[in-house]
Amino acid sequence: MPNVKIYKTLSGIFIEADGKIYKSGQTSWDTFLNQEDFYQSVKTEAENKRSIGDVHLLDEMILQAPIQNQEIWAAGVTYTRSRDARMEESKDAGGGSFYDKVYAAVRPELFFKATAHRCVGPDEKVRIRKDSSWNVPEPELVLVINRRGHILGYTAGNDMSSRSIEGENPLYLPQAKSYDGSAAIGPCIYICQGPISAETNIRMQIKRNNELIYSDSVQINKMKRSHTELVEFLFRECSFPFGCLLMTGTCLVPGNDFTLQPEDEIIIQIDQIGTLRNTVG
Ligand code: DO4
Ligand code: MG
Repeated sequence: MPNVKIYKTLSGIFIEADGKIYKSGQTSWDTFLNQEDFYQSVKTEAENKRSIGDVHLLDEMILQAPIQNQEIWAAGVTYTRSRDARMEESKDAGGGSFYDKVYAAVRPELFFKATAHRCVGPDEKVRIRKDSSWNVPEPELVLVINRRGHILGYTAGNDMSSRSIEGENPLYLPQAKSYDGSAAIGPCIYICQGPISAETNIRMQIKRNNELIYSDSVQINKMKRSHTELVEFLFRECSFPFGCLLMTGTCLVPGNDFTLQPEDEIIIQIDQIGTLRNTVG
């Protein structure tokens, strides 16, 4: 099967294959993701249907976050940069060594992030908490997993985080991570046969008043853990009747003097997947 992208839009589910767009006969995202033979069904749709046009059609569509009843979970401290930043921010609270330990431990850090209700899609507004003074975006590769625990594909995600709240006490992590508008995902699900390339780049740019104030990138091969290891732990004692999404952790953390402001533009690009752009509301 060629590399394929799936888009959830206001007017249905669309498949991009070889630069052409096909409309899926499926109308429910939950059913679409959990079809018995997902790859074969997508392939058959792209082979047997007439294309409705080329990729430029997507410019006219309103893309939605690729989620319906899936839960979004997140892995933490999967890169040294995240470990070091967290140790630094929580050292006064005595929480520093927790991050070092979880980085090295067999059991990964996995936390519940959001449902569709707390998540936004491309070009929508992410939020910073009113009771937080230090806020950052976290650009992350996101695994799209069906109810049987199989990784179907990948999307881009932003794990918006309050560093002041998680730095005050690691037990405040759920409040630092999960609130309305705290997650962004999209623009599509990228499907490839086998795992995504280890050389995949994640890039993030932040613009304020149209001026670039942050830009950095990383390859996912810097990650300490494997995707299958994270999924195995997540599915150990949790079932997901509709499947789930799993953010795989950040390696890009702006310097300690950086905090997001309303109207900042966050641009996350991941090779093959595309661009997830959001502004801070
Ligand atoms: O342990 C706190 C959260 C870590 C996280 O979100 C990340 O490493 O991406
Ligand atoms: Mg994160």
